[in-house]
Amino acid sequence: MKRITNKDSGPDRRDFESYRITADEIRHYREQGYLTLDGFLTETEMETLDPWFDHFIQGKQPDMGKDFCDMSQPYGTPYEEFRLVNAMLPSHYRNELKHNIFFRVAQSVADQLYENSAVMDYEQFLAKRPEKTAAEFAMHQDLGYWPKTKNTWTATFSLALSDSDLENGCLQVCPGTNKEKELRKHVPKDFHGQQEDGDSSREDSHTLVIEMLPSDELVYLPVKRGSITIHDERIVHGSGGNTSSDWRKTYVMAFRDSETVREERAMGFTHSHNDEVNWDEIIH
Ligand SMILES: O=C(O)CCC(=O)C(=O)O
Repeated sequence: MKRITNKDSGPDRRDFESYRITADEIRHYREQGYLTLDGFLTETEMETLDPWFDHFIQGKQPDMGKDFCDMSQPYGTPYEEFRLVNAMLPSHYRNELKHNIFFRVAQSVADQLYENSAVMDYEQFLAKRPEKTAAEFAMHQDLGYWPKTKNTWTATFSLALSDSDLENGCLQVCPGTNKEKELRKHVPKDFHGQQEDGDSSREDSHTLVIEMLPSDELVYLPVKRGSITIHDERIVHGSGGNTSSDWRKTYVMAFRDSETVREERAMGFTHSHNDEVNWDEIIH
């Protein structure tokens, strides 16, 4: 299995709160559907995010409803049994996180990828408990989770708060699947052992899953703390369980076209798991 890194990138790409990317990287992102960038935030900047991440992942933020959940198990699973801990929309719940340093530097890259009409749509904190082989993020395409919009462009940034590698379940992608004409069929993940259409719904769990094809080539994207991956809305991706003795910690932040975000909000869709939307009407 290949592990792909981008050795040309690094902290020297930073100029104040902007991170410069190259024309080759933009081309690679458009063709392959992903990118990795090293040295995105400094250690000092990372340390401003750590306490907030821990606050949410330890379940200390009250009244989050389904926005605090396990992405590998049904809603209602007790916290002590969480494996893939998920806290949606942290800056919605805590103003202190609005316009944080990750957002500001990521916006500079989103602008280079998408010529200045990219706005932040949603964010989430994700953490895999140590030694949880079942802390898998099921393979999917992000667009499979979202309502239909005219423009689908998305750049999802994943900032590693811990080193992320094969052992602790780093992001894995199938390069080039972003070019497939049709979105693959997504079905709710069945937590009773099988994945069957309609067997479990998005009311029970938020997790969707696709079937992999024999032609899918999977590559791993290991990144060091302070580095990022970026993926688009169509690439097939997910992540494996955590076999290591440490947490894998990731801060995910997605940018979309400003008009797309307006369209989503008009449908009542904010990426909160507490949204009350009729999925049969709005899904792809
Ligand atoms: O980082 C992971 O484990 C998966 C995250 C993911 O699938 C996503 O952000 O779309």
